[in-house]
Amino acid sequence: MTNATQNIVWKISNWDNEKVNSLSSALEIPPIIAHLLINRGIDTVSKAEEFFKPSVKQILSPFTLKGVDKAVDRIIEAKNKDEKIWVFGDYDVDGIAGTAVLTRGLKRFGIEKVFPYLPERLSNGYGLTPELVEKAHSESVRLIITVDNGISTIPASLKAQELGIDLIITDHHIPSDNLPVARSIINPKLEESEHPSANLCGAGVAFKLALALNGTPNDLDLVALATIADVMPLTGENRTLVSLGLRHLSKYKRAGLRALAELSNISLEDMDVEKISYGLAPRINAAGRLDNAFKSLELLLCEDDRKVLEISQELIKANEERKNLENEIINDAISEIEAYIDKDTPAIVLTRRNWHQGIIGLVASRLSHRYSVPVALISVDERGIAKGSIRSVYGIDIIQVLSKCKHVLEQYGGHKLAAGFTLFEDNIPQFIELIKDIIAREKSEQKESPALDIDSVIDFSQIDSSFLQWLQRFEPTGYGNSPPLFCTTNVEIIPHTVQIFKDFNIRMALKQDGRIFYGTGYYLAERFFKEANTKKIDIVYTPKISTSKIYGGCKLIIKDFRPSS
Ligand SMILES: [Mn+2]
Repeated sequence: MTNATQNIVWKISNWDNEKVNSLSSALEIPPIIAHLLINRGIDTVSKAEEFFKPSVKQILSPFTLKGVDKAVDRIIEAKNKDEKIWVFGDYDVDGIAGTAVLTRGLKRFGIEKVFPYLPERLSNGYGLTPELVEKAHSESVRLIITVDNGISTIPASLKAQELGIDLIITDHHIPSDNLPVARSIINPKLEESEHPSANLCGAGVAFKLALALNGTPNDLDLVALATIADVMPLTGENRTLVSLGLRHLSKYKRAGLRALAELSNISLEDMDVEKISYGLAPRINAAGRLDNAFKSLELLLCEDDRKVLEISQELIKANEERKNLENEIINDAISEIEAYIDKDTPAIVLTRRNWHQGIIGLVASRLSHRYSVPVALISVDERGIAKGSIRSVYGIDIIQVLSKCKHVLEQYGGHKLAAGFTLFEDNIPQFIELIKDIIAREKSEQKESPALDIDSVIDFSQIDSSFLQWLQRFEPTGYGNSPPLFCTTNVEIIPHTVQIFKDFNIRMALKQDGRIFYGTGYYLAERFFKEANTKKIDIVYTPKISTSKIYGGCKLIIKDFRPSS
């Protein structure tokens, strides 16, 4: 199999003169900015004002989520009876940050006996199990509140009922038909899909419960961290939370995050989505992948400057180790794919004994980008239990696909683009055949080929500092709130400036319309050398303000290119 060249259609959005002119004059903004807003469904003055000025007032009352009132009642009861509470989270950034948010929220509410608990990926696995409920029972816990997990934890919920432990589930994973037995279940996925809070991450849900208890919003930096790390859509309430949270982080600099950023050479000034997703989040995740996530939780909760530096050092080391393991697995996977896998395969599924379970999701994600098909990596342990991580591509809802394979699976869960599953080793061949069939069928039924939605065609001369500052106001951008995307044609590549960095990425100086900018293309190096062997190219990109000296104030983040015709 060779690296797929994606045939992505460049779709340039229509310019609606009437709408653009009326919004542009009502808001006194340049027409092109009005056009960008309209493309994002922000077509009225009030929506635009809300978009440009995220504020605490935009955070919806937590009581609009089902179950919050009952959960608050049960927590008040726990406070009055001085009961012991477990906050049971997860080992990824969302689960860790959410656990920190709720633990702090409960303490602020005046509850003393709050104990955060994170499962260990390798020994406990994901989620609350009957064994862990027994452990809680042996420690005289009377109430367990889950964070970022629990919606599918039926056996554990029955065990809790049997042992007289009450359960409050807070989660954001997609519920199946059967729900666990609980005092209260708070899950935005149980609301109407138009609910402004429908896309909260696990920490976002924990935040809502803490807000319901205390009446004032707190720990928004942690909610932002989790929302970005969990790749939730940055629209509606999520965008507000992330925007406020990033600002909060830059201003107040929580001890643990300050230490981690400092040792990682990340400035907490002007925090943005990238600094979280490529800088802080992987390091906070590293502990839970390799060992025990509790270290990262401690980092978020601890206020002792020396202690947080110590933990940060450990996390940075764990992250280096994670990278090495990831590279080992990716090289192993690529050599199998290139040698044995048919280039028209609808999906790639690879199986190994004892691949590190904390790493296979990362590798699946990189491979799905590289080959443009869904990729599953399965690791089988000594007992013949196989755990898989699958990452999908645009247009293939992987949870739907897995639900059609559920008769060969023991467990599965996740989101449209990323999921995990468990099955018995003996069922793997059947699973592989089945999943490839289903994905092939879905692909053949797909009417539209993947497209890049481009906001507008512009010339380099249009990119000035005022334009860049307007674009800045579309931040935080990311999944669900795409950064403004432009196309410029007949761009000259300045020879001798082309540079590969970090193996896969490319940087070069580009000239058009008398102006020169530096462009950066992530994961584009290989394709670039194969396909950009012309003097001029057309590019799709986002211009960004850059404080780095190399870029002279602005850099272009290149998403796609093709030789000019
Ligand atoms: Mn989550």
